[in-house]
Amino acid sequence: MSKRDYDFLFKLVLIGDTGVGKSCLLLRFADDAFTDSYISTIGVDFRFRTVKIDKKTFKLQIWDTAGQERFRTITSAYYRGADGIIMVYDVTNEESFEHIQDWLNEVNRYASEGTCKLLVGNKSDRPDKVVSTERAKKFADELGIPFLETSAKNASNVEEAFLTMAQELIRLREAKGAAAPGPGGAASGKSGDTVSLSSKNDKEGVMKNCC
Ligand SMILES: Nc1nc2c(ncn2[C@@H]2O[C@H](COP(=O)(O)OP(=O)(O)OP(=O)(O)O)[C@@H](O)[C@H]2O)c(=O)[nH]1
Ligand SMILES: [Mg+2]
Repeated sequence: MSKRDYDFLFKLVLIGDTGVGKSCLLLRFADDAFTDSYISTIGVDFRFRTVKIDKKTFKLQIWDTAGQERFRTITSAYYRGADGIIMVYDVTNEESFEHIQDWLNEVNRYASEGTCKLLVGNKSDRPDKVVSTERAKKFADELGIPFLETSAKNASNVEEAFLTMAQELIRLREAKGAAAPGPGGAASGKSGDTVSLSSKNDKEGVMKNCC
C-alpha cells in the first residue's frame, strides 16, 4: 500500500479574462517555462506542484480555467470546493482589470464560504502598462485580499504569488485549529501542527494532468 505523499493538499483555481496569462503562470510555476504562443484553454486543465515548507509537504492542485465566456458555466463548477482562488488580470489591459469585479461576483456566487482570494496583475514585464500598481493595490486593500504583480515571462513574483496563497491557507487552517478539512475537504494534517513559510523548494511531484 502506498503512503500518502503529502501533509496538506490545497486546491487552487486560476480565473480571469481570456489572454491575461493564467496558463502561462501555471506553466511557469509548474515547469519553470514560458511560451509566447497563445493557445487558449478549452474548459479546464490542472497541474500539481509539491512544495516543502519546514519539513512539511504541501501539494498544490492548481486548476487553470478558460477565460472565454463560452466556457463560463463549466468553469464556475470548479470554484466550488476550491481552497483558494487566484483572480488574474493583465496590467496592459484595462478591461481585464475592470472585469475583476465580475469575476469576484462569480466567485462569491459559486465558491464555498471561506475560500481564500488573491489578486494578480500579470505581464508586469511589459512597458505598456495601463493599470497602475496603486490603483490595483487600493482595490485589493478594499476587498481585504493580497495583491501581487507578476510576469510569467520573466518569472517575476510567480513563485511568490502561489506561495502567498499557500501561506494564507496555512494561516487560516491554523486559525481554525488545523484539523478541519478545507472547503474542498482536502486537508489532512494533524491538529495543532505549526507550519511556517521560512523556506520553499522541491519541484518534485509535478505531474501532467490526467483527467
Ligand atoms: N509579455 C508577457 N506575455 C505574457 C505573459 N503571460 C502570458 N503572456 C502571453 O499572453 C498570451 C496569453 O497567455 P495565456 O496564458 O494563454 O492566457 P490565458 O489567461 O490562459 O487565456 P485563456 O486560456 O484563453 O483564458 C500568450 O501569448 C502569452 O505568451 C507575461 O507575463 N508577459
Ligand atoms: Mg489558458
